[in-house]
Amino acid sequence: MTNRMTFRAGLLMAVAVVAGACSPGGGTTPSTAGASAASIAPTGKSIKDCAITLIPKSTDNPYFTGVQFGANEAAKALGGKPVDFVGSPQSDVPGQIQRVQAATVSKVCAVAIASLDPAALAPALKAAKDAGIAVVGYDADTQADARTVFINQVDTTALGVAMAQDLAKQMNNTGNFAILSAQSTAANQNAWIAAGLEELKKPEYAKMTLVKTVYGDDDYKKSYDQAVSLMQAYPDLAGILAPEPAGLEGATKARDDLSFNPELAIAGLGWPPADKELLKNGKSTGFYLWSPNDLGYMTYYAIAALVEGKITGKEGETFDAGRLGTATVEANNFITVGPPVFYTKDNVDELLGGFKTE
Ligand code: RAM
Repeated sequence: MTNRMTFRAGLLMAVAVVAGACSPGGGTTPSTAGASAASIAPTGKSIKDCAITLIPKSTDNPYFTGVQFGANEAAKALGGKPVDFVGSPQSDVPGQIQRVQAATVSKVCAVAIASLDPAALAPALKAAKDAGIAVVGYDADTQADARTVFINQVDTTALGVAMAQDLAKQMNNTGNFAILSAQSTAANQNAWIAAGLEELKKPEYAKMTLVKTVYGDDDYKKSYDQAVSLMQAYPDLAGILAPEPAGLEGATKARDDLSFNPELAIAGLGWPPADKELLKNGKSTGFYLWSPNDLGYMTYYAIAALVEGKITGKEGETFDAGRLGTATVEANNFITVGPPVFYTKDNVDELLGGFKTE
């Protein structure tokens, strides 16, 4: 089964269970009207000559190594060079800004960034754009005017609603819950949380109450400490929504270590290569994610389409995304990779192929 098909199967499951040297602007100005690929004039530039900087939220996070792997798989398929994967081990906003500035000085073709803080990154990204560099957001969006497209790993509303529904199901729609997220400024987690809370406004969830939202910055130790503090502050806590794997792992460990209510519901995102153990030993009934390899692969193909002038980033444009098929630029210049996948003890092993890191 291809990863694309895996995503589609995953959607069914989810539903069932709930430019410098090669500036993209360096050639004939592409048409912005009509958005059909045929109406866009190629730049005459080739992705093969391009240096591409890929900036993660942090380099110690295997999720981003998985994105890098997928991008390099696409680079190989298109005859390009491996991406330059540069970042700090942990969340570091000034570090991201410096890396965007360094890439701009180096006149790379493209910068792709999972932004830790949209407002803080915007000036450096706009300067990169002004220098003719293709600026692409992926995973965590930045300000819309500071990038050309955003590669959205997963449908935002679908994921937010699915995580909220899983939390509610585990809590029997009743009790106090907390949210243990990544960075307070992360656009991806914040969008998923907003979609989930919107879902929880429905009457059937009237007996569920959000008591607190805390942040673990994708750091396991910090997430664990936050989970411990929540359990100490709210002895009657019935659920934790963790829209990122370090939070889900930290909350699960804290629940055990504190001998907290074993019925405490923990829902959200997990990292299948490691968290499959939580599924198999029954500490997690299931969690969501998607293939980071596909996210990196789509990001590289979108960069190639921009650099070569096959798209300009306008809604309705389409481009070839290799093994992921034909991709379409959606509203807000989003390019969505696929639906969320719900991982359980029964499917996790067969879906591990989308998580290669080396
Ligand atoms: C963490 C990061 C990333 C998010 C994944 C699911 O690795 O916060 O942005 O997309 O979780």
